[in-house]
Amino acid sequence: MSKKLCVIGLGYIGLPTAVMFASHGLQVHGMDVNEKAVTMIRNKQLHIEENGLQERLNAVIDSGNLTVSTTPEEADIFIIAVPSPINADKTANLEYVRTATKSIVPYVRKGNLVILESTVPPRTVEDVMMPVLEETGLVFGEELYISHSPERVIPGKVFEELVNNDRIVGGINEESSRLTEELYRTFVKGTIHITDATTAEMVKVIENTYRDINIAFANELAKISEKINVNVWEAIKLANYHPRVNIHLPGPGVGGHCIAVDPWFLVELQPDLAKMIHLARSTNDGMPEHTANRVQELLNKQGIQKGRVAVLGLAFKANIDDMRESPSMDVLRHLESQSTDYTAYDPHIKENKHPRQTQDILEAVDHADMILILTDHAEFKEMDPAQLAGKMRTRIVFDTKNCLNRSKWEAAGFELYALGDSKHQSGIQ
Ligand code: SAJ
Repeated sequence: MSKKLCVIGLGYIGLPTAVMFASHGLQVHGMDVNEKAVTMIRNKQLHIEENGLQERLNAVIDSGNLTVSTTPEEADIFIIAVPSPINADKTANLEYVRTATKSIVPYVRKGNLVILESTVPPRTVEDVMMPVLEETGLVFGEELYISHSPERVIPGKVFEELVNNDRIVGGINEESSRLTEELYRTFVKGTIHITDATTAEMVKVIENTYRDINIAFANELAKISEKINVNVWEAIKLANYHPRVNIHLPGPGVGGHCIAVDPWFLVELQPDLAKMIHLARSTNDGMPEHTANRVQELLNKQGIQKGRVAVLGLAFKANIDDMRESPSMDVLRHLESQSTDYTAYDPHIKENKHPRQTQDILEAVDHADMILILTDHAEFKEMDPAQLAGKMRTRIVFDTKNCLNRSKWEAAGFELYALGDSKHQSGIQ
């Protein structure tokens, strides 16, 4: 395909997508309002962490297939991949989508295709984007094609999932869908499913809502298990051997810019109907406080009143550098309000983003009474407890991700507790 592409938004989704098309021979122009990010990308530096991105970026900048700047350029196809966060009151913030759409209006020509990849509340293409695109004066579906094709890739595995996942394409008419399908066929090996724009919006939002509700169920089971001498991790694992059961895993909360956000879109649209969705959100949002309370309980059990905790893991999930909506931040806030002293450490967050963060794990555990695991980074699973033990004042470890090897840590003299586990001896009885 020899079409020119303009990608608006060079973040976690837009940059890998722009790079992917460019490495398949398309001429791609990427634009972002963040000047610093644009300069970095132009110099082949990454402002985000993603497996395989660096090599691919080097190649497409060198080949000239990817250019970047802070303004859009004329193109055949525009892809919008900007954030769609929620406001403090949990309503959708569609300002970035609106502004990005406005920014391309002067560049859009007859015959162009505009694709929205950002996750949005159902009806956004019709009610928010189309009124803005009316300013082009082009006839929708005949002179200007529009569709929604939500990104559905998981951070850390973006390049693998861009290629292999099925893709949803929802055009405002058949021709919009056909042109969009043709574009993504450039690299998508999964099936491309065609629907309308509003259904495509709904599909994306309900995928993440399904996960949120499932995780809330797991978190509720964890809290129940803490009272009845059950290890929830074992119980869920055994239940999942059933061919029709797929229970997710508990944890210190749900983070990221997707699962903790998208369900609110449905709550906002239909507050009286979205009851279970709302309750699941509240359950998951309550987990950081539950975690901090457990920390207190465990310290008090040892007679420690003003404990010092080494908090390991600030990213919202394993092996990434993304701290957006990370439940760890909430856990820290609750520890602070309980006057618990702590130092935080995360091998993936290379600049200190929190005043009590350190880049040195030995400093984090120095004179600590507890190691609190909030993210299951590979580095944490491989830690040598014997090396850390010598630095600590009290050898307690509280694992909210069930990622540590119990016998290894107990052999080094630690009392190991896990979220949702009151079965093991050192668990709460
Ligand atoms: N989590 C749990 N228990 C689990 C699974 C996850 O507590 O069993 C927590 C994680 O620790 C993390 C949060 O949930 O804090 C979200 O992590 P995630 O890996 O489930 O999801 P995201 O937000 O990184 O990516 C999701 C994906 N959606 C689905 O799997 C349905 C991804 O495919 C989407 O592209 C992305 O949202 C998005 O952009 O919407």
